Order: sequence, then structure tokens, then C-alpha cells
Amino acid sequence: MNLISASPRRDRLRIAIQKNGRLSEPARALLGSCGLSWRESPDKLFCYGDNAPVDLLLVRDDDIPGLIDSGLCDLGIVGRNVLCEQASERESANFREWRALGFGLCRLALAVPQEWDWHAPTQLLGKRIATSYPALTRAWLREQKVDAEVVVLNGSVEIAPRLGQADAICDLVSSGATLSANQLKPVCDLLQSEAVLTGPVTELDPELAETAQMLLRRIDGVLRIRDSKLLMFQAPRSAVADVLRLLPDAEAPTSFPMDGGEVLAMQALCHGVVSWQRLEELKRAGARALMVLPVERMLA
Ligand code: PRT
Ligand code: ZN
Repeated sequence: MNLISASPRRDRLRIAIQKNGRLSEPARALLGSCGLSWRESPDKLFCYGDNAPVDLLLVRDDDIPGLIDSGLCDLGIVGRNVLCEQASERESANFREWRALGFGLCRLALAVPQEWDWHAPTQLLGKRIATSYPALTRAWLREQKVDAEVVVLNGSVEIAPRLGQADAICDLVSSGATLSANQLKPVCDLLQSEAVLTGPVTELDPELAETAQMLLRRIDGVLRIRDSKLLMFQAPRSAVADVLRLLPDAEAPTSFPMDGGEVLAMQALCHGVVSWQRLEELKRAGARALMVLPVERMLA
């Protein structure tokens, strides 16, 4: 049986994620937090979902947009950089970003040798720019109305200027350490990137759409509570306004009266960091019996 055929219509959702690389573990962890689990296959390329009709395909990240485009997979987790590069390579693409996932953060940046006195993109006129993102680089150069040569490399882009292959580079940057180690400096950001959930532009088959909606609701729940805490406390009615002002990015505080109504027991979902310092400020404002609890699951 061919497990990864595109047709006839399937009734199990197929998600493509990176097999080995920076996004593979966080992508699996996210899907695991959504309550999904899989049986690994011997070839470790296809994992059969054993508690929901959701299977995993483990592939190279560059293959993910094409798998969605062709309908072989329904959803994928991939860097926005890969998705945008492949979208700008094609005239039309049946994939788009469904959700930003908040991990794999980086940026696609233009970097030049540290000794360059950088003022403006016009300095790139007639220069060679090495990159693994030729479509995005060319689109940016067109926007800047700069005529420069794009040198396509599939790896080790950052050493291209030292080797004399290029004058500047356009590559992914996260900490900036690789650029510094190669005597380069970032001068312009072309794209802010992170891992995204991708899916088709067109609608999924109804059998799959229902499962995809279930998964999206769970992903939204996981993303909303990722750094959230439930804060519980008591406060005299007279102090409530001051206390609420101090809550870090709180959502829908609820309260109920205690002690004949003079004191309120309250709870609020806080999306910001609830630090010790913040708890001390809340106490000074009149809050008592403060308790910070982790939030495990949430379904809006
Ligand atoms: O084998 P496969 O094709 O699946 O993997 P890959 O080698 O193409 O991708 P991988 O695993 O390296 O990266 C997957 C995704 O992680 C990328 O598409 C980005 O969306 C995201 N990501 C986040 C990064 C980085 N941060 C990153 N820093 N991808 C690559 N880098 C590289 C960058 O190219 C440069 O060489 O790290 C270096 C710079 O890092 P700093 O910290 O020194 O600035
Ligand atoms: Zn890749």
C-alpha cells in the first residue's frame, strides 16, 4: 500500500514536518502539546497517528511547500523564509501561512564586510550577492531598483565574500555570531521569520477540514497559554482598581465576594511574566494570598 499517495480522497490529515533540523523537535513538541501521538515507522519517514486521524510525514524543510501545493500533504510546519522564497519563485502557489508559531525565530538579512561604510542599498549596484534565497533577494533588489548579481549558493554562504565569490551576502541570522565570525555585519532586514503552520490557499476536503479545524483550535490554545499563568489572589474592594492595573497583560479577571463582600477573591489569566517583583508590587497595592499557577490546557 502506498501510504503517501495524493488520491483518491483521504480521510486522515497529513502534516509534513522537518525530519532533522532546527524545527523538527519544536514542531513535534507543539503537536505533542496538542495531544497527538504517533507510531513511528521503520523508515522514520511516515508516522501513523494513533490517537487521532493525523499522520506525520518527515521530510526536508524545502520539500514542505511543494507537498502542500501538490495536495500530498494538508498542513506543514516550516520557516516563513522557506515558504516566502518558494512562493516568490512561483507564479501561483496553493500554500499560504495559516499561523505563526513563535519558534525558530530569525531574519533574512543583507550583510556586508565590516569595513564597508554602509549608507544605502544603491551601494550594491554591480556587486555580487551570495544567497540561498535568490527569489527573495531578487525581489528586494527590484524593489530597491538596484541592479546587482545574485550568486546562488546552497550552503556556507557567509564565507563567500572571503573566498572572493561575492561582495555581500543575504542569509538567515539569529544571534549574529556567524556574521561576526566571518567579519560581516547585517545592514538590512529583508524578512522577519519564524516557524509557521502552512496549509493550502484553497479549502481542504470536508473530511479533512474538520480535523484541521480541531488541530487549529488546539494549536491556538497552546500558543495562547505558552507563557501564561493563572494568578489567584484576594483584595479588598477598595484596592481592586490599583491591583488590576498592575496585572501583567491579564485577560478577563473574574472575582467573587468573601467576608460579607468587603474582600474579593480573584483570578486572572496573565500572558506577561509574573515575576517576584510584580507579586511584591501587587502585595503593596493591597493583594493578599497571591498564588501563581501554571496553565496546562485552554480551549476558548
Ligand atoms: O535538512 P533540511 O533541508 O531540512 O534543513 P536545513 O539545513 O535547510 O534547515 P535548518 O534545520 O538549518 O533550519 C531550519 C529553519 O530554522 C530555517 O529555515 C529557519 O526558518 C530556522 N532558523 C532559525 C534558522 C536559524 N534560526 C539560523 N540561525 N536557520 C538557519 N540558521 C543558520 C543561518 O543560515 C546561519 O548559517 O544559522 C547561522 C546563523 O546563526 P547565528 O546565530 O550565528 O546568527
Ligand atoms: Zn532545507
